[in-house]
Amino acid sequence: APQAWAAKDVESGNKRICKSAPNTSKLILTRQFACHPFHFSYFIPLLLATVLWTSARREIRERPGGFTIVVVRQPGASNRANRLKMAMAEHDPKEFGVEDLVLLTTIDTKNIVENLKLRFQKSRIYTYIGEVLVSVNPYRQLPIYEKDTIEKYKGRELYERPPHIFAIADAAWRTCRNYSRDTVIIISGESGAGKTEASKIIMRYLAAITNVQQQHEIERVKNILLQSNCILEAFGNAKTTRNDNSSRFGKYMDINFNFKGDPVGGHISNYLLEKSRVVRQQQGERNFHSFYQLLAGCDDGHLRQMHLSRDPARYFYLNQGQSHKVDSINDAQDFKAVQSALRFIQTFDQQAVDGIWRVVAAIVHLGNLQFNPINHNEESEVADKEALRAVAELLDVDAGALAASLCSRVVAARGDVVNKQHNVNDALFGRDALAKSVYERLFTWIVQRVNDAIRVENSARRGKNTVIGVLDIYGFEIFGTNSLEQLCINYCNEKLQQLFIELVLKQEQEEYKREGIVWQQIDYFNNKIICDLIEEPRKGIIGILDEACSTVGPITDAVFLDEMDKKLSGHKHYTSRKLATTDKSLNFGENFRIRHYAGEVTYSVAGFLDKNTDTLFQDFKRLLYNSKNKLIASLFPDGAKSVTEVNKRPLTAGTLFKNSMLALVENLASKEPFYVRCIKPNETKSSSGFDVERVTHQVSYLGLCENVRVRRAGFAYRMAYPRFLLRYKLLSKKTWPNYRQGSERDGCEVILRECGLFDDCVFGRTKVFIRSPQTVFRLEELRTAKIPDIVIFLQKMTRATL
Ligand code: AD9
Ligand code: MG
Repeated sequence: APQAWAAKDVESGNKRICKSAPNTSKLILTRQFACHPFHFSYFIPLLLATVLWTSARREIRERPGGFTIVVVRQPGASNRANRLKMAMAEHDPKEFGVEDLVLLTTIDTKNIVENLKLRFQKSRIYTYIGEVLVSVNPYRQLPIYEKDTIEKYKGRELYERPPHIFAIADAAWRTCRNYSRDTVIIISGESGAGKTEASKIIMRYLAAITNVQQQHEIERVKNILLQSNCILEAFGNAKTTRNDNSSRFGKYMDINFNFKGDPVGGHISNYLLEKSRVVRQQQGERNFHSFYQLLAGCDDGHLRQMHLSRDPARYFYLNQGQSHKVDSINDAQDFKAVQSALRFIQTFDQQAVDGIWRVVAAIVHLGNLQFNPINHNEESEVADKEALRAVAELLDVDAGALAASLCSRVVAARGDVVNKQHNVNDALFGRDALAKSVYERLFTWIVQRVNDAIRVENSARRGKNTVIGVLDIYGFEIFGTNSLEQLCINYCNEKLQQLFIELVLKQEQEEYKREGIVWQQIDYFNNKIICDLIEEPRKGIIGILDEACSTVGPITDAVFLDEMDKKLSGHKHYTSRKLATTDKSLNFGENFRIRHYAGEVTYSVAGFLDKNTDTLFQDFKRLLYNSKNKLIASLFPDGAKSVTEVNKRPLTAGTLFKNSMLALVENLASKEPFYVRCIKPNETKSSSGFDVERVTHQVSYLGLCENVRVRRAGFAYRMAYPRFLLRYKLLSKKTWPNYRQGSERDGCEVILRECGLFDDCVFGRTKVFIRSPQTVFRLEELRTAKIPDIVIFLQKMTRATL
């Protein structure tokens, strides 16, 4: 039965609690039914809506465990019956599917997929599972991100409006501002599912709702945060066969907010750029956007100065994928946007901006450098002197010294240094290593400059300062040929899935067990076993790879594969060419296969050792350290050392990545998480295609079904008894100022009974569990309303004491 009516005046925003349904105009009524969808009272809101307020415009929203009716009275509304019909139809589950998957009558993958399909076809791409947002990539621009929609979501609770990514952003922001808790929005999903777009929408929303007082400094920070996107995408994204704008680096961004909830700064962490793309691209793919942007957008004069032509087909590093023109991308326009963003961020002065593009141009020329064999191919020389001169000029180094570094290197041998000449293959290897390293360091340098511009000032740090983190990484991917980069990317996705399991599925269930709450265990696939397969010290793939890399003497990728076969032969998720001789698809090249949580991936072991050791000869480092260009010199501080000084083996690429993942997960786990689970509806980037099989696969491996089950039976909030009592004891005369009649648990029960919220709670060993978030909001509302009384009470007490 109804307990009370929460009403909100549309104009003043004042809230009040009424015992009966208010009958004035311009009131928004919210009534929350905490009832099970199968219970007869499920239909009460519908009845009430029809019987009580036929003159009103109403919206009825389903939410976990019940309904919310929002009614706005409109006196004199004409054609009432029609309005009512329309408002009801807006939320008709038959027509649009349920807004929260928890409300599905039967929970299984098939029903979840059908519901998502129905909503996708009606342009409703967002659906909740409690507070987790499921987002299906619409592959078209929808009119759902405009100013009026922002206004609709501002300051609203999740359940008050239809599912939307704005609601998640708003919830994270309110948690930050109102409870001073650090939050993080974790966006996951496979390549092309819409993670990067989601992260940009979140940032735009946060920018739109903050800084109402238009403070100059905050506006500056906001603009840098927004503008940094196009710069990082230019240098860190590329066209792949799976996504025209695929992130080839992992990005975690912290946005710092002051006590008013305005952004005062931030920090971007970048993870492992897929730098092999600088020198190699598979069919149908491109190098990073920045290269094509430079050729398409730079003016003729500057292009000539850099000795470049506009045609990417002429450059080996840009033409291998044979797809440099992409319909969905306008490189010339994007170049202009990047230029203006770079200029806007003051930490890039004109010299730096020119320097960046000169480095990009140098890499383009470097790719065209070929070598002639000399001395029976024991040695080599640069074949194309013109390209050599162009690279030297752009990197501001001596052409002779550059040629020497490309064709030979200095090695330390028993305390002596000798010059070792390169054959053509070694020279090409060195050339590619140089190109990759310069680009990677340039990228990290750009990220650091952006960070310098948004660094939280000391004064702001001293005040109350909370953080919203936004994580947008490269999604799970399978290509024709998969290498160490894909292994890292897919491992990263495994780690995030593991975190999701830990936070959403495992901990939740373990706590119910610990607290003695009646609970039906829900089974799910725990991918920890795959994380271990990759990361376990010494025994995991990265460990075995490191061991192979540190072995003295000639060791090949094939030997590394043998080692893996020996150590991992019994593992359920590992197999290889040798171990599975009957598996035809593995009977070529040096392959191994991992059964990831999101699918099987065959990795080609070729190049693993080189990529893991990631060597750049010291000669190159020293050469660039001595460049007359300050930017280039600053990219290679390690070039100051001579070859005899650098005998310590640096950490391998695999281990560095593993360590950065462990740190990332620790960081994410320390914050209050909000999840956005992105789904790719089809493989053809079509705005209408919904490939049931592909979506079913994603729904399964993302664990959405298990998520719904845990959530359906789950509890949104929990609080230890002492904490609950302390916070809400002012709500009952029996518990205020102190409760002495029984235990803290009893005290909590008294409060909940008096507030009429008892039915929505379950009592565990040490905590009270609250089923729906609305109950907590109600408690908070009641508490806020009581505070003036308490102030008076305390004043009286003080006077009495005095
Ligand atoms: V990857 O792991 O970086 O390869 P993402 O980041 O998951 O991948 P992305 O956000 O880049 O995918 O989305 C791919 C494309 O889908 C975009 O370029 C858009 O064209 C399209 N997309 C994604 N989300 C939306 C959206 N909310 N509205 C319109 C969208 N288009
Ligand atoms: Mg992306």
